[in-house]
Amino acid sequence: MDEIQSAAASATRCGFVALIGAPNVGKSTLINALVGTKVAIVSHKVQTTRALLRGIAIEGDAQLILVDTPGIFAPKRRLDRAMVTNAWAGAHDADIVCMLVDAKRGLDEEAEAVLGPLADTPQPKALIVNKVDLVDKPALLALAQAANARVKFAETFMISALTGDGVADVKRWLAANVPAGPWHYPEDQITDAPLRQLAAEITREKLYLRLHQELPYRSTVETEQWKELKGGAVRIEQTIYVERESQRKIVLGKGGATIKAIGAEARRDIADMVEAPVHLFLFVKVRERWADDPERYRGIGLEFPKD
Ligand SMILES: Nc1nc2c(ncn2[C@@H]2O[C@H](COP(=O)(O)OP(=O)(O)OP(=O)(O)O)[C@@H](O)[C@H]2O)c(=O)[nH]1
Ligand SMILES: [Mg+2]
Repeated sequence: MDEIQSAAASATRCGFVALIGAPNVGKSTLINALVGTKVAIVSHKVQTTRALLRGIAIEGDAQLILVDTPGIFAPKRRLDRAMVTNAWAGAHDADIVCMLVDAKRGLDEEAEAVLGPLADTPQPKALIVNKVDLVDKPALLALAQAANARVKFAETFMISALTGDGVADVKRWLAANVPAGPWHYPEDQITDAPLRQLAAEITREKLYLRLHQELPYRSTVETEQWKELKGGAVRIEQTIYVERESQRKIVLGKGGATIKAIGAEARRDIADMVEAPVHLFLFVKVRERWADDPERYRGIGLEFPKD
């Protein structure tokens, strides 16, 4: 009996789809477009995503577990190495790998650094040329041909994750190509990340949007406390770690103006996410070597590179 039921269940499909590419090509934007809700943070800065985050989407009988990955670049610091290792691990564990390329940047050095190792990964692969809203159509064809000459892609898509152009085609193709099998998550679940982590990511997004130059890369955010209050509101305490007192001053801003603005923006988005009023308390702490502290890596969801 059980077997008959599981045979019926395999009318469904379910699989892991990793989105990989250079930093800033629009991986997180595409995850959000495919899920239909914002689950991954996005910014105009490179290296926004730090660790794997799964967004979950349904298309017909298929459940797509979309794995957002950190951008792949030449790593320098320990944190960079952990992020790049994490991105490739996401690709290796997936049923399908999608490589995103920025239509405007084309096959630059960073895209080449992804194409090389990708040629050796055994899974079915798709090429997704993103940001087509920024370029003229003829240029796209040459780009797609050059990439296909390097790696055997099963399919090529031209999309704009920002406007949604072409996203439905990607979703349909993924649904048809993930393996048959039962769904891994309940139908209404859109991510597997815990709320505490998503809330920390939202605050980190506001840091990326507000702070300039190196500062976002020198900081990390952790949710320390999450308390549901009587009456339905949530009280959240988060710590922003920076490396220097001078950085702490910049995050606080004149008379606390910057941290106040970051807190207000984060609070609004976190409240939208939990659908409840939120009291958000942000603390800024100096931890000179947080980027060499295994504890912080656990918070981010990264493996700590030993050297
Ligand atoms: N014009 C245009 N901009 C886009 C498109 N997709 C993404 N962007 C923008 O590109 C920037 C980077 O987007 P992300 O989704 O954060 O890129 P990412 O690949 O996840 O970046 P990392 O996490 O840093 O590797 C943001 O400013 C997006 O709004 C698109 O189709 N068209
Ligand atoms: Mg990202």
